[in-house]
Amino acid sequence: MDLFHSPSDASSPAALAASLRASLQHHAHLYYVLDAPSIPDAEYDRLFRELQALEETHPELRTADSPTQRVIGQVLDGFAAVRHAVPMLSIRTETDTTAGGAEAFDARVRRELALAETDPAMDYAAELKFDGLAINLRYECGVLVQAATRGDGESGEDVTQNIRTIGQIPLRLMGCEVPVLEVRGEVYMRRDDFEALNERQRGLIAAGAKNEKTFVNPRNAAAGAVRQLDPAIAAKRPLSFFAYGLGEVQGWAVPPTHAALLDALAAMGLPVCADRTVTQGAAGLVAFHRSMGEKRDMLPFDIDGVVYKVNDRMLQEKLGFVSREPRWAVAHKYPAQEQMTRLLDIDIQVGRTGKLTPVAKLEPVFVGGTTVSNATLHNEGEAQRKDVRVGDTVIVRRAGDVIPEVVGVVLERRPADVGEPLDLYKRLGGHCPVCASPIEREEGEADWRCSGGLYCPAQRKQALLHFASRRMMDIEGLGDKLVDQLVDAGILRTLPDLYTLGFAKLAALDRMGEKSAQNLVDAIAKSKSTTLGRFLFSLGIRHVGESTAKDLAKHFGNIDRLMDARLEELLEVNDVGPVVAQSIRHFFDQPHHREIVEQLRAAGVRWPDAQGTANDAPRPLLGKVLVLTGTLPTLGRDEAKDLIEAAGGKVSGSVSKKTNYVIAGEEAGSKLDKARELGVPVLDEAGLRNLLASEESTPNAGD
Ligand code: D41
Repeated sequence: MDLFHSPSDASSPAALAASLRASLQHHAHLYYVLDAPSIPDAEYDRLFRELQALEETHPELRTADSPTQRVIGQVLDGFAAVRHAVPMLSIRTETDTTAGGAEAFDARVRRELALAETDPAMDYAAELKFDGLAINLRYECGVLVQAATRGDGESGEDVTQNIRTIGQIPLRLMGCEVPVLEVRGEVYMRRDDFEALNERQRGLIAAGAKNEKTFVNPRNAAAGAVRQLDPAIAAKRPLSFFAYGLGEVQGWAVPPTHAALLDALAAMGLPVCADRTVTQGAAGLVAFHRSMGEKRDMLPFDIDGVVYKVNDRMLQEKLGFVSREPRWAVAHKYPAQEQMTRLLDIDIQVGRTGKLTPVAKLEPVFVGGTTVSNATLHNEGEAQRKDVRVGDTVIVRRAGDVIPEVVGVVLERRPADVGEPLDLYKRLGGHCPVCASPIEREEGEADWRCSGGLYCPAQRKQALLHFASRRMMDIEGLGDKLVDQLVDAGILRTLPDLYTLGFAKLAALDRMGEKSAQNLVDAIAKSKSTTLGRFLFSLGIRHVGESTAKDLAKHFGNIDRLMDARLEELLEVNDVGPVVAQSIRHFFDQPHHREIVEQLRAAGVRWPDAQGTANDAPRPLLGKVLVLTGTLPTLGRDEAKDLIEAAGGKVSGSVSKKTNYVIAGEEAGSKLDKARELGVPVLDEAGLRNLLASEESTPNAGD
């Protein structure tokens, strides 16, 4: 394959057009399907425009599979019905989400094949169950001629013009020109694409667009895009596709197993999900169900279960189907991450920086593996956009360890006596629900805030928890229950009060044993020796996160210089822009904040000053981006991160071409696969230590 098309190779316009198309198809496959482009986007665009111009002057050279023909078509009145050449079956669902679901399927298959207990375990192909919508792609002589929805299985709708806009779907198959090949699979929307789409929709709505709405989940957004009558709009809804089966086939020798079929489809340039396996017996299915369940929240798209298929095609035929469901396949579900329930009330909570968050009080519902009765509504604007009102039936989502959230309202179920749209100011009468200070909202900000600062017990409690947390002052044993007790009893009023807490005061508290009291006293004493970076982070200055705090520590070296720094000086610090600089200035302009710093110093909180050393310290990882995955033998995640950052490196959460090294430990997951795919060097802990030591390293006092 000529990777870099050069026009001079082509002897005629027809040959040139064919060569350009082949080149564009090749690069589109690398870009959309393999996620590993080999030429810059600008070069792709240049080839594309060259082909467009050529087709403009020679319209007879235009073909249906030309990449220029993806977004062509007019607004439709409706979709034409398509009769499926081979009915699109459905798949039996196993709703028992425990191991029993997989065992029941294996037992059924063995019974129907009349296998004895002594016969060997069955081979199964196991794959993911994508949460999108089923589509049939019809290729004739290798060219995509039609795409149809599943409909009732007998006939669906012709959505060819929309499906053609999906970059991942090849308009021409690679190395396959058989008369008929129908490929079945799922059209879905990635979560990041979904978030970006909703963000854009919100922008359109804010700008006054009337017919726009946001979508409740990626599935709904995908379904809406596929059935969008205007292909130009469909093209702006980023869809993806995974192939998982066949429809009509003419002139192709179908591979003997499901796994080999998927390999063959991938070789033709169709997207096939890499998270699949061939495994044996019920135990293999259970293991796949479990491992994918653990990976579920890390996947870039939603799944609602896994699918097991008898791998051998002859056995599939022997098993046949009942009432439109093959006996040889089953979908094994996971607990749903979304459920409907009733919104009983809306509470307003006060956060560490005074942010007022509306929280939905729900009729308890089992979702994402636990019973949920509270879910965040994020802020007033979100609640208004979603038009959430007390009495509504709402959709709650809880994915993994993420805080449950209300994602939308089921308007069809709105009762006549539903509450008013949320008006936070009116609801609170303009005052903080905890300390009654006035509430305020800055120009252009989404959040209302309590103006009480550390006067407000709710803010004080969270400021204390923040201060004590592991990556800050690291006071083990100071949890939320204890902070509630200490603040409510009036024992802790300010941060420095922590350092006057004696054993006697602590041991006298309810539910506090002598041992815990002593441990806490020790932890508090130990926290006095810290670093300037941690100390700055622990103060809870708005917009000053961990890495900004470290940068400030390195730049100024001591706290007095920082407290007195002018805006221009603050702006000189790495990654500090006007908003952050202003926030730091604002914080230290308040006398009581300076007082807190003084009192903490007086209480014995200490860190080494970093003047001079920061610039001299060797930084072997300067400018390097590292990704950590899996469990390292001796270094904790935070420790590894600290070491890398002290050496000048950055730790990123995802692997890309910009990643310099991936540090992999035990049970490394998809990040390791991605690193191998992109050719990023992978090191173990020893390799990391070598890197860190690659120039003689002295402790970096700035950290
Ligand atoms: O991921 C899916 N949603 C999925 C759906 C899948 N991985 N495999 C599937 N396999 C089939 C058979 C066994 C009939 C080839 C399916 C579906 N069917 C399916 N989805 C919706 C209707 C049928």
